[in-house]
Amino acid sequence: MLIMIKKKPACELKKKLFKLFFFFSFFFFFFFSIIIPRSIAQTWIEDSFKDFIDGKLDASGNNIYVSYDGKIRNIHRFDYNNDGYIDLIFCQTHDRIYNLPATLGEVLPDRTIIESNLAVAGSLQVTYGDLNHDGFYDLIFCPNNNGIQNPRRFVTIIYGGENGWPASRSTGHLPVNDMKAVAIADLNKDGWEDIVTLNSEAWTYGQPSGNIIRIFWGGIRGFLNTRFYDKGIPNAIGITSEDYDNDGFDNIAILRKDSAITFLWSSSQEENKVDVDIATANFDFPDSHKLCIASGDVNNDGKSDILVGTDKNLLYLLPSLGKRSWGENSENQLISSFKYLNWRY
Ligand SMILES: [Ca+2]
Ligand SMILES: [Ca+2]
Ligand SMILES: [Ca+2]
Ligand SMILES: [Ca+2]
Repeated sequence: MLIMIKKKPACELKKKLFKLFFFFSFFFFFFFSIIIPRSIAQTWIEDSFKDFIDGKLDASGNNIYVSYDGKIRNIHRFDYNNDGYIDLIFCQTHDRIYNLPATLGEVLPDRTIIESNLAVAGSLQVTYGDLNHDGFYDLIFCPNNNGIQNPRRFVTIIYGGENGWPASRSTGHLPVNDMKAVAIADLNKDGWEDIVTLNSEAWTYGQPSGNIIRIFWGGIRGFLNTRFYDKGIPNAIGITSEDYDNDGFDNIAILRKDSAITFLWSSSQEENKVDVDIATANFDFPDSHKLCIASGDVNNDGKSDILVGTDKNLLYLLPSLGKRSWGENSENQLISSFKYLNWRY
């Protein structure tokens, strides 16, 4: 028997090896350059309606959704603290029926009145002053308690300018807790107004007892959420501020629900610091659930006086004599120095 073995030519073997080499090269190139990178990192580029309507959703469109009003919105899922885990942000989507914006009313020379809304979501009180020394009044709002979230809120400041108080100059980064009233005063006499807030009792470790009077120090760079001074005053329900003793330092008068007024007499001139002498005087306010306090030179003698309003058709006047004394006599006879007037409102 004759067995014939047909040998493959050497050139044909080389061709097959070359094909195998080419195939594996192409496979490794495709796997490492296209498949692996796509499985590790995703690039989401669907950031406009034009991108959306082309029907090709990158990353299967899992970072976007279309809201009820037809707008494309991003689902915020990012790693904010760089710990490798995606974090979630839940934005406030409740209706804002109780958070009405403040209304600005302007009266023009021809007696027409213009009303517009200011960019503050709910407020209990507003005061004003030129916080940044640019010649325009700035507005400082006491936030309301919307009852949806916890009582921790922020003071809103809207800086004024030639075009009024637009939303673009609204800031809210000063933390407060169940805040009830706001006042401004240059307590340390550095030329910059400080923001005085009346809050709940202590809400963080280390705060004093009583309602927290939190003072945010003003300065050439504005206000910082960490630059404040806390003072605890029991039963505080209202605050007002003026320089009652005419020494150049603004002072704070704190109305209390136990028929007393506590005065914070400031007396040092240091950056972001003040020495405070506390003095409390008792008064015989009527049994009222609604008391308020304000300051002004009522009797036009150049000294700032204090007014206490009630819901009993009475308005209390505490006339200042300067030098931390009141009425016709000394500070020890405050009750007799009070005069109350019939007051209808
Ligand atoms: Ca200003
Ligand atoms: Ca100041
Ligand atoms: Ca003073
Ligand atoms: Ca006066």
